[in-house]
Amino acid sequence: MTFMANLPPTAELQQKDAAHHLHPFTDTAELNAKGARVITRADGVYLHDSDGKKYLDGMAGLWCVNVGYGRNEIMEAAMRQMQQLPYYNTFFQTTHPPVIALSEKLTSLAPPHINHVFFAGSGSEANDTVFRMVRHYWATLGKPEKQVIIGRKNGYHGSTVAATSLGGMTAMHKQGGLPIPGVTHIDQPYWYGEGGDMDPDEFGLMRARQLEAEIDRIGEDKVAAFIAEPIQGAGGVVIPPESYWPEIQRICDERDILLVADEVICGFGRTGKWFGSDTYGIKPDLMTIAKGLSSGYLPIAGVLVSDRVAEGLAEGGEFYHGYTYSGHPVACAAALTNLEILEGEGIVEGVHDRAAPYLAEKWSQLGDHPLIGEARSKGLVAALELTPDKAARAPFAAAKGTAGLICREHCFNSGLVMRHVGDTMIISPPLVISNSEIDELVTKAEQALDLALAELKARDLLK
Ligand code: PXG
Repeated sequence: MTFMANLPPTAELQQKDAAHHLHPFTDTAELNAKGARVITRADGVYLHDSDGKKYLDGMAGLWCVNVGYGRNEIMEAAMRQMQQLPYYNTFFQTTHPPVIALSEKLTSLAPPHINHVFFAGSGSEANDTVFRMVRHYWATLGKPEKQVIIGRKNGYHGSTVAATSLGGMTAMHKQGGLPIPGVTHIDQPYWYGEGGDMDPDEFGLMRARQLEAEIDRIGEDKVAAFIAEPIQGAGGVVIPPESYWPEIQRICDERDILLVADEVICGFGRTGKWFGSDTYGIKPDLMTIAKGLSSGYLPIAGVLVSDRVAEGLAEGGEFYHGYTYSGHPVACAAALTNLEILEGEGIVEGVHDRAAPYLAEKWSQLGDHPLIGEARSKGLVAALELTPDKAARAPFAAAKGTAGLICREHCFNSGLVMRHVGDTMIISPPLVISNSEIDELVTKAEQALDLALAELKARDLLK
């Protein structure tokens, strides 16, 4: 509280922020013209800004604060570790107790065929590790020509050069001449936006079979891996039709390529099981983890490695790869405590048995709103498709994202953090959200939809 009391006025903070801080994924000129929202503290599922306004955090920070804010156990574990050993590396044949304990815990939670983990500092870094690891794996097995990695259009795997390339965000590719060679992309299983008149399961099969066609086009002897998020997060909470993942798994089983599940968002309970791969019955060779691993309390990420890949790598001598902060002891201690909270309090089961069905029921009712073309959810991720014409699932005539931004602003004003991706509204709240907080979230979302509808009408944008 002392810290709070000493804060300068909001305008001064905004002015200094504008003068010196370059924000990620931000139009700097536009932001500086209005000033950034200054978040000063948080508790449970709520955020507070420098003007004392309270928000229900429908995004769990950036899809990561799974156990909610204000968990002193994590802070205390980090403090104890800082006192004992604030830093040591895991290079040069050394290790330390927190990284050992976290590795053991993580691999006990992962599917049975996964018993190893390689640590990184962020999801992007972890996907850079994936990139190099899959190529190194095949080279070790005497197949150095298996190099190509297939990703998906509109997939998101991070912001470094390799992660941006693996992702399928064209706007990102345009900045910096990406993707790098050896990466291709197939279409996403986005039925609402791209499925037309097809039955969703038929559409899911069709999109999955693009993987088979792409492997054939490139040549199986040249393809190293396929990477995908079980549910695409940043792409707009694209929940695949049920037919999709079994078909992808069949193709990967029949072909000699590795399956990489990017679990950065889906991991650690988001979909109602420990991993999205559990929810969809996938058996990946590698799993990228970050975000919910520490609930965002400290930066830590990694790649969960199957026995098959670990055994292959073991034949290859030294893998010239790693980060100063691979297995950072304080981050490991925080992550371990976070996993103990998730497990000890039955939070993952709580998502599956209580929160997800409750949200699904309330959320689906928003589908009746005149502005909504589809309301979908899985576990505790959900999306609303804004449309001027429900029956046709039509896009707006205005530039993509215009309606979404209007709706998002009404959400913020009414004290709800709900994001927009184009004209898709998305949420990913802390997994500890109670039923009454879900009621509040849905009520606030509905209010924002009403206000957005009125504004779109008034500005003649409802077309
Ligand atoms: N994979 C997935 C599936 C992600 O969602 C990353 C990798 C990269 O993680 P790091 O820790 O390097 O950011 C992510 C991150 C958004 C948004 O706008 C989403 C992410 C990051 C920033 C913004 O939804 N996801």
